[in-house]
Amino acid sequence: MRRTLLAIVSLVAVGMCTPIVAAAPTGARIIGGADASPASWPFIALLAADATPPDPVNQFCGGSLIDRSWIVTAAHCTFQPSPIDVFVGVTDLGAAAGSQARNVDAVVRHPGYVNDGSFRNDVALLHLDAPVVLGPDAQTIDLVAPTDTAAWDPGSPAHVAGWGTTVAPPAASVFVDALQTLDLPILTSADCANYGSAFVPSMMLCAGFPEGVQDACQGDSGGPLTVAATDSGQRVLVGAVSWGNGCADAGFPGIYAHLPNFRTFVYGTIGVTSPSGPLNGRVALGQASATVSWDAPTTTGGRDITWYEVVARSRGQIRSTTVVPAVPRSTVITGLIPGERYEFSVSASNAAGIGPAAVAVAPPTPTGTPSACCVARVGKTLTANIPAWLDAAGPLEIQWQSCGMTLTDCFDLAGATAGTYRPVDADVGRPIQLIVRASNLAGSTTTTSTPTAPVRETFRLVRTRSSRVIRAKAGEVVVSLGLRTEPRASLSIRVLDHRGRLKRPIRHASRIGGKLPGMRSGRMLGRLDDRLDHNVTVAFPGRARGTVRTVRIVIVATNDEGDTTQRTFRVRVRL
Ligand code: 4AZ
Repeated sequence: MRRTLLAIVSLVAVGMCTPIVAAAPTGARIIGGADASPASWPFIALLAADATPPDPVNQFCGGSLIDRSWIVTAAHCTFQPSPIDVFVGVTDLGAAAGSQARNVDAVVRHPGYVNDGSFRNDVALLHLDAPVVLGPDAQTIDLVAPTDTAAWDPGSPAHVAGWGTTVAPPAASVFVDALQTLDLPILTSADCANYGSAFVPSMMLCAGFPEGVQDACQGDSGGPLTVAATDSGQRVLVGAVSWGNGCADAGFPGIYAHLPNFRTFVYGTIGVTSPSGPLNGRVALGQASATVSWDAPTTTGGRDITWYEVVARSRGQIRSTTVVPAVPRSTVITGLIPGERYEFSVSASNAAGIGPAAVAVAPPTPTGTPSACCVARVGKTLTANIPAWLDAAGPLEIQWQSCGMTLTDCFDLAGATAGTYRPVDADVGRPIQLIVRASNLAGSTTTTSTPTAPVRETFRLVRTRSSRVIRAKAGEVVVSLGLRTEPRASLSIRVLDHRGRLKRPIRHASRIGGKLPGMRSGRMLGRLDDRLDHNVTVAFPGRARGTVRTVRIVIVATNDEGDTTQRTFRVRVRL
């Protein structure tokens, strides 16, 4: 009885929309719907006029349970002469025994809603005095994910349900106990063109049948319009029954509050936020592809994460946007241009919105292998040759290592962390290698140079015996020096005087290793045998005056590796 009265009240509310064509209801239900099976709409809320005890027969509008304590409904449902009772867990009004009744202790209408019959911003939230206990017939529903516009593209199958009248006005309302459901497609705004400027696409969704026949109607207002989420198939909310020109009239499909566009109002009011940024974004680069992975954000904002969005940028331009499900937290981005540098960012989204983007970085990548230049010899400086690195944050770390011949027992050379290293005696016989490490947020990458040849001893000339004056006569002194290289090496030799000059006083030379190679201007032509001690005979002009002098002879040796060493021999001769 009371229910009929309230239905008339709501009819007055839409009274501005005079039906153009009288409806010809063909279906027996919602206008052309069907009985809902029990618990098939566990998130639907029944709004009833206050009674003690609360009575679902006082139903006047519908709503959706979007949180254990919050109902989303149409704002035009909130202008009631009495407080609102909410029932959850009802399908059949005649069998509401197991349902949960709550009082509404706060009504939050969209701030842009004006109750003038224009139905703009026709959305409101009802706060329940106690949270609903969730179970098989009482469940919450989320708004469609912000990234999932495909779920409600025109043509998408949708569903609406309500306890509203089953016959179109102007015929008298006929209510049935069974919740009525209707399968209907989302339509384009153009399908609601007959409404003219009263249809505001940013605030309203057009859904149903241009030919009429099936529709939501008075008493269904505020109730859920759902679609299936892409991929998961989960039912999500896109609309709340709002208004229309009559019901099921040809050319005038049903109009629903555009919930995706009221997402901020809805979730902002109930205190659900978008998730924080994903953590630990990382990238493994492949050929023309990248595997981007991340960890879940610290805060989900109060709703499960539904999607992650991965954006690839190069040179400041967005190259691709990929939306991936909540698990696994990884995706392969393909179609990248080899050689181009990409930056990836990942953001998490829940029903409330898309969170901040977290940058995913590739670990540092070397453009080549480092090497140590040049010959590894005690006392001779090795220089690190390090190719450029990509994506290194901060300076590269350099470590020199001494290794066994099989490169198994490498150890860090203490303190050798600069771009150069001068091998010491302890390094002799062991190759040296260079470890270069670069780090960034994604971690660190290490490259190892090819090892040097085993470190050689210092190249030097040693005496094998004391020098002997072989001959000293007027005009010429011939001295024999016993010497060899250490380590033994095949070498060439130059003989200089103590002033570093070649021509004088040396006039001619030399007998080396028993042979007499040609020597001009002090430079030895030919090579010395590395197995022999050398017997260098130096002849230089002198005048035998009978005085004893110390003569300095400088021998400079150069080996095959281009190392030179020199040694000064002092010989006492009687001139
Ligand atoms: C109403 O007044 C109402 N045909 C609901 C839906 C439609 C019209 C009116 C759509 O509750």
